[in-house]
Amino acid sequence: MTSNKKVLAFIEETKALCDPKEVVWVDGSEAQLEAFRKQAVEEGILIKLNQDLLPGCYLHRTTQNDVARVEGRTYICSKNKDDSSPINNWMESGEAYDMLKKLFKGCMKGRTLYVIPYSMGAVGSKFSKIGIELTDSIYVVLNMAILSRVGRKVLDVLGDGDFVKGLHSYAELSEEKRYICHFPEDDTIISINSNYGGNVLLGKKCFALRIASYLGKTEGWMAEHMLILGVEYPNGETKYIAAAFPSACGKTNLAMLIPPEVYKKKGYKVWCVGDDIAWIRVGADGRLYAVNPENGFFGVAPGTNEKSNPNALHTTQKNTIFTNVAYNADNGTVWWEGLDKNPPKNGIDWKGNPWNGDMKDAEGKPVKGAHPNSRFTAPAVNCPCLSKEFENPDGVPLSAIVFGGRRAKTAPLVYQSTSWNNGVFVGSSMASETTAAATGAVGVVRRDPMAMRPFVGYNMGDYFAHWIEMGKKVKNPPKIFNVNWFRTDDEGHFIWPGFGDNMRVLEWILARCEDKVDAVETPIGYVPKAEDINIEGLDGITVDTVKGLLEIDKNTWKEEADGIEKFYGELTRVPQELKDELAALKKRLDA
Ligand code: GTP
Ligand code: SPV
Ligand code: MN
Repeated sequence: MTSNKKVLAFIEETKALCDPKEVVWVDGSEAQLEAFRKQAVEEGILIKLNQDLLPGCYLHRTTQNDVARVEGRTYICSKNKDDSSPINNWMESGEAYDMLKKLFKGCMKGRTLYVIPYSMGAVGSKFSKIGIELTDSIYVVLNMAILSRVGRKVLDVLGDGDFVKGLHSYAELSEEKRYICHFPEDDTIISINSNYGGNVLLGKKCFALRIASYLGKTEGWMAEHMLILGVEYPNGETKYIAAAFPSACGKTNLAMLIPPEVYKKKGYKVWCVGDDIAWIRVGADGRLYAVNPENGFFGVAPGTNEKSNPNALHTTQKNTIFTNVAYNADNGTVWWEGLDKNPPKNGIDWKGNPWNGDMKDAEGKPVKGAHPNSRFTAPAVNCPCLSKEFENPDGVPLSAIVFGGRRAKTAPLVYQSTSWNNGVFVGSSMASETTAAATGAVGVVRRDPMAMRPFVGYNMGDYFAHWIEMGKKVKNPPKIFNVNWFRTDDEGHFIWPGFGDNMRVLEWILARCEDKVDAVETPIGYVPKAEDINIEGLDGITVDTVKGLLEIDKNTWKEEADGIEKFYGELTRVPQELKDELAALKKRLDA
């Protein structure tokens, strides 16, 4: 399908190393993809769901030790250690290649090697980037075909050009020998012994964030873990916002939000451009423009329902692959916790065991039907609120950048930074409670700068410096905000209703961008006047509730500032501008 010598050499090398029985090129045609699906069903990799109720939909179950990104086994490999981050795993490139070569030796014996040419971004657009993923996993092929643009058309555009090399084998699915390695200096990704999501769909986190963040640093653009949405006003004007929240902290939900009734009646609409990744460049007019390099959504299933996120739910009703959700054997559909109150009576849980909603484990806790990090892989075109700018290769102009995380206390519902550099400081010092999207403890507060802690492909201090540099390049930078939908009361319940009602906060954010609303100055930035958050039509939320949500406790924030200082101390190359911001924050808190 190509005469690109570098592609052919990459395949030859891989054949010699991994010893597959055959090589199959993914051409991107529906006929070939359908044949792959059929084969995957025959091999027991996919379960075909009820085609009347869920046309084109399938279920996949992973092995039980392979259910999330493995940050502990994810590496940035470079010549010098300080070109990665002290808070990420590093391996010297040469050592990593040697180690991986041993693991890949003969690992595809008797298997097919699939060649996936894929484009991140619209095929042929000047901002898009091409990758070639070689994999022995048909599950990877079928997911990549939803999440990115794949096939012959990509090779046509590639011509003799360069591409990001990705090599993946699920090998033995061994946890001890699982490695996700990135070589930003060589445009290379190598992943072995997993077959799950971000570990193996190499176009997504590995390329579009880790490798791309490095490319962005060298080429003067940004790759960020951000959703992109457009708010359409009753007058037809649309303003765009990009928002970075850590994994499983609400990006997909915010990206697809349906405004509350009071907003809908006035004519407000929200459009989804992207739900996970944004590539951001400086436009000719001196503003920042964002594109979503993906072509589909790899979204968290649990909690998705007709009320919380109807757009996501509708997006998954056709041509979708579900991973690790529960199966309803009575009607051939799927179920997950938080879908509805009717779990299957005759179900099979994500582990493949008979299951119904009433089962309890030895400790008396309910047995979950779906894994907390179970996911849907769904085409973007299915999304009822997909923006008409989705394919626009120039992207959409950003009015605001929003950071946010899960904080039971500390962070208010929303605040605005006082300048670009102060906004970079806010992003750099973000913290959030960990979630099931990565293996390890859940609910532990950790620093997750710009929601990129697991995804920066180079030194974190240099990454902060790049943000500061980008601010100098834009005449008209977006305003930077921080939000927290997750403050809890004394019983641990979320106070803010969240989901569609987050529109009320977006309205304030955009009003601030246009100088249409006042704010209160606090030591951490500008906070809304409680009465400026529209609570019309909200049950049980009063102006006093909002006041509480916006409260900033000086003592808690002094501790927070100490935490930030400690975190900066763990990093190298933190820019002086950010240290100055921290010092200024401390001074304001002491005043
Ligand atoms: P990744 O795909 O891992 O990057 O996650 P994400 O950031 O897209 O998170 P997602 O929107 O899938 O939400 C993750 C979880 O947070 C789900 O269980 C949601 O129900 C929950 N969630 C999302 N938005 C809100 C909100 O506004 N309030 C509350 N309380 N929960 C929310
Ligand atoms: C995330 O963890 O941020 C995800 C899922 O979006 S994964 O693709 O597995 O990284
Ligand atoms: Mn994500």
